[in-house]
Amino acid sequence: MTNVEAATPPGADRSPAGVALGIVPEGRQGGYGPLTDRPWSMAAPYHHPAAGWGAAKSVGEILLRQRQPVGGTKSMFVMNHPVRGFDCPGCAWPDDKGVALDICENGIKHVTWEMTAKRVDAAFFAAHTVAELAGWTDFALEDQGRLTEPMVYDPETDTYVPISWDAAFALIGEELRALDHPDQAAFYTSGRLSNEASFLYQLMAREFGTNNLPDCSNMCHEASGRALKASIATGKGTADLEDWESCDALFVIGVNAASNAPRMLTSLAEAVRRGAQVVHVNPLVEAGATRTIVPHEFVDMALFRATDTSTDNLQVRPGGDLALIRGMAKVVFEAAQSDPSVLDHEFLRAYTNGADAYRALVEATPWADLIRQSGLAEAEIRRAAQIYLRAERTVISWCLGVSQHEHGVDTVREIVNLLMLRGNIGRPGTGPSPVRGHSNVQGNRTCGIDHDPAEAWLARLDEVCGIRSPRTHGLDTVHTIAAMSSGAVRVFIGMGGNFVRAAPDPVMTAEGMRRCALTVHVSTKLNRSHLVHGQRALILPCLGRTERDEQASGRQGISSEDAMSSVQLSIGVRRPASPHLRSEPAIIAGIARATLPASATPWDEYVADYDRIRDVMAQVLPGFEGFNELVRRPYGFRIPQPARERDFRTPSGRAEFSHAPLPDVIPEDADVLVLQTMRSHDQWNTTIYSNDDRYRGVKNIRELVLMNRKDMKDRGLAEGDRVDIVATSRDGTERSLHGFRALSYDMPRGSAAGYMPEMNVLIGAKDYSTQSDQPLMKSIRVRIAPSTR
Ligand SMILES: Nc1nc2c(c(=O)[nH]1)N[C@H]1C(S)=C(S)[C@@H](COP(=O)(O)OP(=O)(O)OC[C@H]3O[C@@H](n4cnc5c(=O)[nH]c(N)nc54)[C@H](O)[C@@H]3O)O[C@H]1N2
Ligand SMILES: Nc1nc2c(c(=O)[nH]1)N[C@H]1C(S)=C(S)[C@@H](COP(=O)(O)OP(=O)(O)OC[C@H]3O[C@@H](n4cnc5c(=O)[nH]c(N)nc54)[C@H](O)[C@@H]3O)O[C@H]1N2
Ligand SMILES: [Mo]
Repeated sequence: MTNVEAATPPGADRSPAGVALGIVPEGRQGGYGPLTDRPWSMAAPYHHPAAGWGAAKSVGEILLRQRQPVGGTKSMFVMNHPVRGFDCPGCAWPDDKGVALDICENGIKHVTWEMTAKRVDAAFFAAHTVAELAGWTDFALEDQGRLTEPMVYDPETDTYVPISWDAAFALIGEELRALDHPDQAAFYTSGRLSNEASFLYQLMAREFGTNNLPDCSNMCHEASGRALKASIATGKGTADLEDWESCDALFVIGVNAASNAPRMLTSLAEAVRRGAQVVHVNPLVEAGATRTIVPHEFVDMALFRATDTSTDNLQVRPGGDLALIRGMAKVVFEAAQSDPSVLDHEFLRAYTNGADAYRALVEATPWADLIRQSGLAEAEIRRAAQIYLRAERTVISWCLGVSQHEHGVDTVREIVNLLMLRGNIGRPGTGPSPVRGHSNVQGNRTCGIDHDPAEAWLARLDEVCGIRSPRTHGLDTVHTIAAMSSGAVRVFIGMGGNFVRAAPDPVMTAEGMRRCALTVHVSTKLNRSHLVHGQRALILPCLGRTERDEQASGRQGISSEDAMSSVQLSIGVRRPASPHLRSEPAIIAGIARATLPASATPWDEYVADYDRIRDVMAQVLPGFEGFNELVRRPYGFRIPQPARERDFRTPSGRAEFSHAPLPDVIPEDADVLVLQTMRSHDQWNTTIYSNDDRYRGVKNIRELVLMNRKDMKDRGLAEGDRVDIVATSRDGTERSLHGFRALSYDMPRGSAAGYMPEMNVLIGAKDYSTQSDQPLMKSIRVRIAPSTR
């Protein structure tokens, strides 16, 4: 559908509470993206292959807007370079060793966004009150450019005013020391914090006396970590890029590869080219699930030579993945009756626990239930199972389409169950492979950003660092929100990220922030979380990953871990956006010194030379022995992982089958739809580059809800009609959005989809998984009706 009418303002929930809290910008077309009065449109979904010239054009536009055409292009050539240069601060997809220039459209956008020539300085803050800025869109806030100096909130003028670094640290120290208990503070991390900074950050929090280390991973892959730990005693996938390159079957479940891990398209295309079977499981058939132009192959781009990226697409019902996997297992057990060799008996006997009980459970599950709960036909499930049975080596990968559901943990464990039946773990070309989000979200956890760390880990930290870590469990993201809102947490420190926008229940989150005595954000760009602040508030600007980090001993590098456990050094190359910026390790050390005057930790020495931090990390972190030497090798090193060698360090010493009941994922009331919130092609989480979603055919609009055509018809909705969306939370409370446009899309009946973070208002504080405590961002129960406003 195209150019229905010129834009008129729909907008988010304009509840008085939301407006008063400063979380709702003026409602004009564009959602939280740029304001626009250009007509919106939705064409048929993109019929060109993913990547290619559409991608190149989009990059050009972003480079221009950030006034970066020349410097921007030059910097791309050192990004993801094996020996010098910086690691792409975008997604966590590993670098391809065979590719000289392993970059993608969205990585380029991401880097350019950081390297913008625009600046947010003291004069900017003097000219705009916080109340005024709260009315700006999120796009407009970030689009002002890079933050340049530390700022403190001045309630007299309702503006942020400059403050020296020392005074800022002193203020934080004063507030933290004034707390009755260290657990009244929460230390949030967004997943791009380096390994070195992560290690210092958790050390500071624990030396101070709390495990309150909520992180973005609590909203992202918590379910994957918990499931993999329970099954195979590792929080991470075991497959790496070489396994991707040598498997015969690859299942890609709940991932929008073309937008969120574009460099994965290279692997998908290569897999199809060499004859491997690639099956996408997704309610939507996403662009990267059909054809692509391999991102780095410029000749193909010029010739428009597309490569297939799948051999099959299964449009599962939201949350129906467990039923599909169990159905596949059922077919495997059926086949084993006539040909026992389809099961890897040796592996099952030597390395696993609970296979017989799993077999009994699977055999007792009727096809009718599997069909109904997966939303697939028996023939489709059998087709997928045949691909699995014919493959010698299988990799199964997944992302948020699996993890952000109530049964995320059970589903990931079911994936491991299926892999284990045929020994698809700890063998070349096999393994579970979660697709991580932020570039270093996996490394954050490795380095101790964990609200619930293992005793052995803490004991080692204490021994090496000479501190006494607290043993009580800390707060994760959803529990931090509750604790801020009840007044139990009084100081919030955010190391990156945009907590107010990323979190569920924005009204409650904002109320919690407002109740805090102090909120601190270490950031590169201005965002909503700076405007929804505590009684005292600081914005501390830091160096980005592209920038040179000079300390007493010279130029410093930091390291990060990709989704496949490889750790690499990253060295910034650009002149910092402002001479007043400090590195994240330096900011953490500054806070620590002001908060812990009696600390024996050598904070200043750590900052002077990051090798000193790595020397200590080498003693604390398993697999990091020789860290300083290993990380300087080209492409760094892979962290050793016992499960990859079939050494399963569960309490029983064996990999554990799970035996979860088949979840019922279908709402009782036929009028209720299951809504997922997802990213458009032109955004990075809460950072929105434009209102377009090229691969889904969407232009100039973010306030939309995609629905099945028949579900629209049932509700009397024509293409592009305005609708009201009412979500019912688990606790019975209701939340709503008004004036969104309903658009039909090829997706299962009973499902709906729209963009985060505009739709976060629909998620209640209690709407999180009982298995992972992850907010239910992919299964919101909603009613959709023609708009009454
Ligand atoms: N350019 C760009 N790259 C990014 C990000 C970004 O915002 N922009 N974000 C980064 C981060 S932090 C993360 S965590 C990742 C997120 O990467 P993705 O997981 O790809 O993120 P989403 O956009 O939420 O898309 C979820 C996908 O799961 C599908 N899905 C929804 N429900 C179900 C279900 O029940 N079953 C199945 N099988 N599929 C389902 C959706 O249709 C969609 O294709 O990307 C990272 N990379
Ligand atoms: N409804 C719904 N909500 C979701 C999701 C969903 O699928 N649906 N996904 C969830 C997921 S998977 C995630 S990971 C979270 C993301 O949550 P967050 O990680 O909290 O959010 P981001 O948008 O990635 O953070 C953007 C901000 O990071 C800051 N920044 C950028 N680079 C740097 C840097 O180098 N250092 C520092 N210190 N700051 C920097 C900038 O100021 C920028 O404004 O959102 C979650 N929220
Ligand atoms: Mo994420």
